[in-house]
Amino acid sequence: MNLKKFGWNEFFEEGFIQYKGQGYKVGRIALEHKKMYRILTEYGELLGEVSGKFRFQAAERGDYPAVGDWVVISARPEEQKATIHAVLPRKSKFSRKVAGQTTEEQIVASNVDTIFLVNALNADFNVRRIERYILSAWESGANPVIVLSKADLCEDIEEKIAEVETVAFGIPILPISAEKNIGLDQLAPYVYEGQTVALLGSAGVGKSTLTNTLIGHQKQQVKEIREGDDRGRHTTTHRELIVLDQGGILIDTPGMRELQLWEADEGLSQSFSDIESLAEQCKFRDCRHKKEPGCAVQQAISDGTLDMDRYNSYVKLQKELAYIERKENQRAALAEKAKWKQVSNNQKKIKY
Ligand SMILES: Nc1nc2c(ncn2[C@@H]2O[C@H](COP(=O)(O)OP(=O)(O)OP(=O)(O)O)[C@@H](O)[C@H]2O)c(=O)[nH]1
Ligand SMILES: [Mg+2]
Ligand SMILES: [Zn+2]
Repeated sequence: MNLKKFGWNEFFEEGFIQYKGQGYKVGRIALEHKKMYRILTEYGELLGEVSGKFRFQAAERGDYPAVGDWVVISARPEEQKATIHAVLPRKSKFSRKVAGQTTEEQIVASNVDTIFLVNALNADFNVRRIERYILSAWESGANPVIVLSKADLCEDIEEKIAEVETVAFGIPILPISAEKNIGLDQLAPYVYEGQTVALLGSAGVGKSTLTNTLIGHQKQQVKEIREGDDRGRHTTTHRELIVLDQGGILIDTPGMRELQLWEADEGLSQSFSDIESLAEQCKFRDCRHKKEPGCAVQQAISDGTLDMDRYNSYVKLQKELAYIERKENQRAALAEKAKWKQVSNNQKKIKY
């Protein structure tokens, strides 16, 4: 059985070496539902749960298997079941901060080679949103490709592409229509055997419609968007990994409500490389690009080489990152405190 069609390669082989010769097998997580996992294996699909030891050792949500992960399993093919013992090192992961009071990492998809950032060419089209998606995509370790969907609804495609180009340096921009079968051949260089492509984007942009078109039948449910604002309804509720007959692996995901960033420092500099290199030319090293003399960033804004909106999103993102970092530190401090409390409790116990 060839695991390559599920995306297996030398990278994962390397991670599996330490488990070899102990009767373990590997599988790839296709779907998660309440800590039960559908796993693609050499025996076909098995239903798996993590072992007791795994659960005991897992500290955070991000330690648990996510869709796209390769896991080490003991398989019980007669029962179509498996026990998960470990998650193999991830090649890439697209995560976001879970909405709520605490900062927790939620992995949307892992071991993704290419991210299709799907944006519809209708009234919901928004370059600033695309800019933020690109940032998270870079940070994931996968390569972003911008898919402009519903091209059949747009009369100024070239104009829209030009707009996207101002925020997407060197990233392919592909206008398509899954419904009218336009431009789909442009996706071929990304979708082939062994390659994993995740579809990300807001609700209703046509991720599942594109998935169905590539599968060749209506597997994923799709639903009409609202009239008026062209927004979607969150039709897809689960992330799901789908292996295409013609080769290639897709991960269809639910539309994102809010795209919260996660440790995006690295992504930030890749995505805003123009602003970062301007900043290096500022007179003062600690220039805050406000009213300092000799500020190259302000200069670029005033002579029109740097778009004000683009600069504003850069500032906004930096603020957001700083906020997340503060929360992270807070959480680390609390964990540290709890640990010391435990230690001193243990010492008390020893004393008496
Ligand atoms: N005109 C046109 N409509 C499309 C196209 N692709 C998708 N749609 C329509 O857009 C609506 C939403 O499509 P979905 O595929 O459900 O969108 P989604 O991104 O999967 O949405 P969520 O699962 O909610 O995140 C449906 O009514 C589709 O028929 C297209 O290429 N052209
Ligand atoms: Mg969908
Ligand atoms: Zn400056």
